[in-house]
Amino acid sequence: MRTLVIVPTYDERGSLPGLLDQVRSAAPEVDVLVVDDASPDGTGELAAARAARDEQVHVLHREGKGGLGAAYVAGFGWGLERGYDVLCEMDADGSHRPEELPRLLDRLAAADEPALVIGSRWVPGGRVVNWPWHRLALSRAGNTYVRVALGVGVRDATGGFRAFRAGTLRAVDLSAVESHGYCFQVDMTWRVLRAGGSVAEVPITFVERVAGESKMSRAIVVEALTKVTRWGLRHRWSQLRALFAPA
Ligand SMILES: Nc1nc2c(ncn2[C@@H]2O[C@H](COP(=O)(O)OP(=O)(O)OP(=O)(O)O)[C@@H](O)[C@H]2O)c(=O)[nH]1
Ligand SMILES: [Mg+2]
Repeated sequence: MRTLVIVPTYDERGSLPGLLDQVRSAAPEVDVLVVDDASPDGTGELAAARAARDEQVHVLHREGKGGLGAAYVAGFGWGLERGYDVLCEMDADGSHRPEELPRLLDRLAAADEPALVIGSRWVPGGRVVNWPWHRLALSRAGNTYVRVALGVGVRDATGGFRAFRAGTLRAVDLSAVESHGYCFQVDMTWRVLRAGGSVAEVPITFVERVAGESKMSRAIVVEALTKVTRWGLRHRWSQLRALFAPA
């Protein structure tokens, strides 16, 4: 299985070199693609220098800050064009621990062949380190809302440490994905489920970033809330119509 780990970056100069070292030693067979949105702090140049001396590290430079979702969609396209079998998502800020990557990949390769594996904070064994209570509450409440609104069993639909099969991504219309931030993760989960794919979760320990700045904002939370509500209502409406449709 040829595997690509996609790492979107915006001003992650302090975290990226260590992360690349860790990924390369935890999973030496996987390739890494850094998708940088012209970070003002020079993360893109740093990644390019690294790519020049490690043929398993690649960089995709984009013109400006276009959001996490757009960066991943570009990264997926890059990887699918090059024939990777498995495409992973991972933050550059240290929240996703590279040593847990092999567990995600093992789960994706298991006999029941899940379409998507999510590294989950909210299944037994999952943990969050160094989050203030309001971030914990937001993640808990957000994920409960997703489960109820969409009627899905996934516990951590907003989690961004993931592994997709290439076939799963090909079955999804990536060009139609417009969500940013957390909503992008829910959007992808929902698309995979609607395309008939199964989602598996493996427990992870999520560690709050220690360096650099969070790109999380109120707009990202509002976007997730409104879109999940809209998708949920649309889904319930189509269920109702099916119930009353003439046989
Ligand atoms: N290429 C690109 N990467 C981004 C963009 N926004 C965020 N990222 C990266 O996406 C990853 C996650 O961003 P974070 O700022 O950690 O956002 P978050 O994890 O949702 O929020 P925190 O939990 O507060 O850290 C990091 O590697 C960021 O550098 C963007 O617009 N473009
Ligand atoms: Mg983060």
